[in-house]
Amino acid sequence: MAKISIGIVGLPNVGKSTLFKILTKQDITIANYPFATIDPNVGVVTVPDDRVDRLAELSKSKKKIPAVVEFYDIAGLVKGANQGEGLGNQFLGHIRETQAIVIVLRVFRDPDIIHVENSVDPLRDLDIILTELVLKDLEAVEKRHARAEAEARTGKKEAIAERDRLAGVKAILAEGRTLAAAAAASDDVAELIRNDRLIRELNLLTAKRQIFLLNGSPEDVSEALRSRIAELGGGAVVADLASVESVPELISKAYAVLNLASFFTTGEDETRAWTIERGMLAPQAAGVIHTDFEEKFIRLEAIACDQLLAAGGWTQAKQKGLIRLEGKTYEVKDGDVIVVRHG
Ligand SMILES: Nc1nc2c(ncn2[C@@H]2O[C@H](COP(=O)(O)OP(=O)(O)OP(=O)(O)O)[C@@H](O)[C@H]2O)c(=O)[nH]1
Ligand SMILES: [Mg+2]
Repeated sequence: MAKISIGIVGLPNVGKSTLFKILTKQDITIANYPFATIDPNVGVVTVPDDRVDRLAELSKSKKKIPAVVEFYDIAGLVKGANQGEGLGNQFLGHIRETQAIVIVLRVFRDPDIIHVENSVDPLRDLDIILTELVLKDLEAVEKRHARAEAEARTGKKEAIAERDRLAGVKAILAEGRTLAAAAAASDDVAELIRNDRLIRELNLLTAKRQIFLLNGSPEDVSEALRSRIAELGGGAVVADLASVESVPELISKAYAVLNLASFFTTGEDETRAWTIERGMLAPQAAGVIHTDFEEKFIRLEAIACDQLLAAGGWTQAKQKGLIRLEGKTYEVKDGDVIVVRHG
């Protein structure tokens, strides 16, 4: 899988840059005024995974290469952002290519920190954010739908089918619903927004996987907020960003909502973690290591990481008959250590 990237969105002054700084350890502007961030900050975060360390130790690897996730910290969203209000349009463009978004919501009550809406109300803020994202998507879908409608008039079957798929997506957005919420409620919608090429090409913001970072203490998180988030089909992480040094749950949550898994390669040169979507077949997983491997794939040698560590090395594992030979229809599992055999 290509690089995993995640955009951080939220109202101004709610802690987005604070989160980014905790994740990336970069020195960036954090300030108690709205729109402290103008140009987006981009940072790469290594995915904490002790399996990489243990395998590197076992193989006496010269290099350790963990998986990484890229984060984008962008300017705050305000009401009317989709119309160019605030720093609106520019920044939404920056998260088009990301696979997931973290929606930061302020639940902390510090009266010294300015709130652009003048009160702490995460449910209202969530509505503002989702409304902006929905309107932005609606604009993109309407444009594409109008074109499809014109093409459909030629009577071409494919064009008519495209028009109808776009009309379905448009109807969801026109009701003010996010595509992620609609996908959580309907397998057909999920299939459409995750796998349909035409829809995927639009890079719709509300179709992205969502993680909600509730900035504050757990006792300030209402039941109403929790149930709203559950209905939206995302994962929630509560963290008081002013007082933590890391938020490891955020990355594990990202792996969970994106349905990602890690497999490993290990040897004297390097031990490396590779990221794939769960259920990926052996040739495609091999293709993540090197594009040629997919086409020239013959088979995999594979063993679960824990089994390999317990056996004390590849040779020992082989002697015990623990190394499996897997063919083209094998689904690579989280934690597999593999060697690709190719032509
Ligand atoms: N009390 C308290 N203050 C916080 C917390 N998180 C962030 N802050 C403060 O809130 C202010 C805004 O934080 P930033 O991280 O710059 O907010 P932002 O969302 O990036 O803001 P913009 O870039 O302006 O959109 C800063 O003064 C932070 O120190 C928190 O959990 N508790
Ligand atoms: Mg900021």
